[in-house]
Amino acid sequence: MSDRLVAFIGLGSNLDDPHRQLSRARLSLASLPGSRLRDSSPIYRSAPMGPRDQPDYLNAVVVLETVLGPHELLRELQSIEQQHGRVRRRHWGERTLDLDILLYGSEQIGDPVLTVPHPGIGQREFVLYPLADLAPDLDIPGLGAVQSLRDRVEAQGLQRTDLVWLDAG
Ligand code: A4P
Ligand code: MG
Repeated sequence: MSDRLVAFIGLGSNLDDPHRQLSRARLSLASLPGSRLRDSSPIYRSAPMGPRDQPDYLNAVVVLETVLGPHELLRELQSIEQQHGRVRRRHWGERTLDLDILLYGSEQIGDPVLTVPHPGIGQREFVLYPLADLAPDLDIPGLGAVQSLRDRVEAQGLQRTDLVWLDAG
């Protein structure tokens, strides 16, 4: 379908069995209306950005083809976060599930509820490494190619895991 756009979604969790949280979220994303899961990155383990007194995170990126508009997609992501019993205690603090729209086609959006590309995309190793696994040559509007951005950030203890995506919740 020509009116489908490709969106890259960042997944993060550091509470309540993060492997299961990420896997369930991926299945929920795959069944969003008007959407198809096209690809999933490996799962990475990363040290917490922000407060250090919280568990390590698991992070990954998935690619969706979708007919949903960016704000509709954001609402769907927030509803998946809620369904998964999201707990968020403090800014940049521990959470059961965080879903971010990293990229939405080549659109640049800046309004009170949505900033795309995601503001952290160019600096966060736990975003750039999985993104580069999926789309090294992808151009991030205003920033450049994913691979060259990744080559400029420190891995900071980021580890690619052998965890496989679970297909049942
Ligand atoms: N929002 C604006 N743009 C977007 C977008 N592109 N995608 C707004 C998603 N949401 C977007 O989100 C707050 C608001 O951001 C939403 O209501 C939406 O309208 P939130 O997730 O509830 O906010 P937050 O937790 O206060 O902050 P923030 O800045 O979203 O946190 P981050 O950036 O998501 O970071 N360390 C590691 N290693 N790995 C992680 O994944 N994640 C965080 C949270 C902290 N440390 C981490 C990790
Ligand atoms: Mg977020």
